[in-house]
Amino acid sequence: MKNIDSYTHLRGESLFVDDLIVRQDTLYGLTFDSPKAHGKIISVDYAKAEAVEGIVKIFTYKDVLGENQIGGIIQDEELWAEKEVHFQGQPIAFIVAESEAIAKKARKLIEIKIEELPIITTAKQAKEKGSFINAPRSFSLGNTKKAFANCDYVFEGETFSNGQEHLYLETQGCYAVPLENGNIKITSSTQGPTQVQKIAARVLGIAMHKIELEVIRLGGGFGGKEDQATPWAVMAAVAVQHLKKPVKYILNRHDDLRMTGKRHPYESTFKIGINKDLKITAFEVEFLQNSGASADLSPAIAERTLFHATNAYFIENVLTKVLSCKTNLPPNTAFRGFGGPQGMFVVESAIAHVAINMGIDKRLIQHANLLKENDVFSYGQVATTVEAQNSWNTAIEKFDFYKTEKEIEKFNTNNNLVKKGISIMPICFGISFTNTPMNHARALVHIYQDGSVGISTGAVEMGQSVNTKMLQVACLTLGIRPNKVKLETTNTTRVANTSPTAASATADLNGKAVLMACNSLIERLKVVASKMLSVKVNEIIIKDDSVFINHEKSNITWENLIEQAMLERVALTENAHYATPIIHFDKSKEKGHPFAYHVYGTAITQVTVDCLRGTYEIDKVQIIHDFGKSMNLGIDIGQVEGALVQGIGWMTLEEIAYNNEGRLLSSTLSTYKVPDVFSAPKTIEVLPLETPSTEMAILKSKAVGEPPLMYGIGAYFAIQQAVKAYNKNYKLKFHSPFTPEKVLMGLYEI
Ligand code: MTE
Ligand code: LUZ
Ligand code: MOS
Repeated sequence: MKNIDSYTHLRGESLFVDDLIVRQDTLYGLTFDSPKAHGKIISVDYAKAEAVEGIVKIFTYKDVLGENQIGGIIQDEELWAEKEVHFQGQPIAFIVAESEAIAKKARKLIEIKIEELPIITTAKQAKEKGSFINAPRSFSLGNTKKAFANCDYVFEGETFSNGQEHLYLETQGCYAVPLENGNIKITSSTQGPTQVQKIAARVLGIAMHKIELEVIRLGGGFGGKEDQATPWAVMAAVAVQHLKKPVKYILNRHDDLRMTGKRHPYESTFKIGINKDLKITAFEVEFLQNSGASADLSPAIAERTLFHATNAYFIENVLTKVLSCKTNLPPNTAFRGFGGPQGMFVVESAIAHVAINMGIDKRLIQHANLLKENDVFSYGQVATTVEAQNSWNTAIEKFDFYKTEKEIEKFNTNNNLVKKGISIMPICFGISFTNTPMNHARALVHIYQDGSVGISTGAVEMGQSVNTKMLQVACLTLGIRPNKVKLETTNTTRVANTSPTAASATADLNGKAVLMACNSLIERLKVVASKMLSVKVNEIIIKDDSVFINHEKSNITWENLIEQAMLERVALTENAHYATPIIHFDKSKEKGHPFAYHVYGTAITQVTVDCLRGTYEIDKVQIIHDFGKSMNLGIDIGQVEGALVQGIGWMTLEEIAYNNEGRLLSSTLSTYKVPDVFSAPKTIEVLPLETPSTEMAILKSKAVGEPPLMYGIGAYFAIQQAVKAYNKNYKLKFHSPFTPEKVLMGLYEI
């Protein structure tokens, strides 16, 4: 089935927040944010700004009737700064005016005095100063100390991976409208409608039921709207509470880039022990996460880094530790992979470091340590239905790896100024929110009396096509055609207490709820049909818009059946709740079974480096991916391709830069390079792996949203190999992104 949004997307008819027709009395918001990264607010003078014609009111923390607090996991983040500022771009006030242009004009007239305090911009500086978000976390398996003492080789090294801007096409935004009795309806571009509702209620000092959150769809989120769509919606809601007029606030790109957090940069140190037979026996890492000025989702992201610190490998003795370092940058946040990619980059770097020092091929070490059935992860979960070796071997075979490797060797012997490189990147990603209580979802299904169906879930459509998948589940379960089913917007009055659309688990969680609701309806309808046809209930099958008796089509259509159900006063609405079974995790022991299942795959990446310029091209990425039994291969391959290119961008091009004053230097698209069609691989091949899959996945179709991003890590190591092929003196560095500047330095390093 095609993505059900493709028709309206292509025609420009799909609706986003900014497309809503606004009420005539709508006002417009704009944030006044801190020009300094750290300091005490001495004074803010709004007089000149307030005097601008068309300014309605400038809101500050003084206007908050509830709590001036938007922190989720840890309550350490003010909506509007009160006495101190902690990053450049931190909201201080909210200007509400008759137009955006007027608000902009007024913003320039606000005068602020700040007494500056010392600024921390890197995780290392934060660690030295003891500046942390929370207590460190640590996972351990076996005994690394003993293992290091007993193994043939021990190596140590350090790595850095930079942040990444989400660059969703649709910037953050919302539209808040007053209803009667102090109720407020907020339409927001958020991945977490319930989170926005909850925080808005807290800040406004009113009950959650007074706030209705509506999400039409997102023009991309990628994690950037899991937590960070909240402040803007809450600001607009505060303004509505006071002014009793609608307030619209869509961030312009420049404000969005400056004020929102990104993927976390990580600085890490590793120690790895290996035997002559290439078995890695011990692995220790200390991850320094640059969390930014407040917690946001950092503790959960740090945790996922630990979960994925050994990627698709089994290592008997592991000791990992993560420190969430508090710095004077915008709070960093969820980004596709949620700390997992940062973890995997370190273990891949460690293996590359070992390989070069032992003088053997990296892939031999990778292969010798791939996970097998019943291996145990450092967090205690036993690996079952493991596809690490299967996907690796299939990739080697299907893509004729050895032949390609030989060709590349030959190419490199015959060419002096152009070198090629190749890498293999296996992935293993756990599916479920690592925080067990978040793994639940609901669906509300209405069958209308004409036989058409409307479905609401907690899932937010953000381009990943979750709505199409929900529709497929409903059609399959109800036995009707897609044109009878409509996916409704995501709204907290229809489906409440939702977890955010995140962790790649949305289709699983909400899909299972849709399945359960539709099954209940079908049970009831079968009874109606059996009476209509005077046969036993278990002889009834509903499919192809008709009622069948043991595969024999009757003359009763779906519409006839619904009409009769109405006459018999049978409920045609069903609500279902799904909570992932089996999973659990004990944080006091750091052990458990946190994931419903894992997703596996292997990517082979080929690159060509221009050794005069330092530029490179990604020639080809070939992927064997574990989709389980994909319910929609078109959509799923789209997710793999998109995530891959996003991962390659993170690893090779996208260079977030802050100066020592905490100012974002890469604040425009002329200074922040994202992958375009030219930097994307010239060829991408994605083949599904044949697997038995798991019942924990919706229709056995495994989650696909985040895992393939980590294939992009392969590009780093393929480029590294090409650089090394040109310059034998190049000392391997693990400092991403591997920009052309760094490649050039590497090529001519002595
Ligand atoms: N695909 C598109 N087109 N746009 C997005 O914003 N977000 C990604 C992924 N794929 C995203 C996307 C992220 S970060 C996640 S967690 C998943 O989609 C969320 O959706 P799912 O749980 O339905 O896979
Ligand atoms: N969000 C979250 C996530 O809150 N918990 C998670 O485990 C997670 N994993 C991936 C992406 N977002
Ligand atoms: Mo995705 S980082 O879970 O929004």
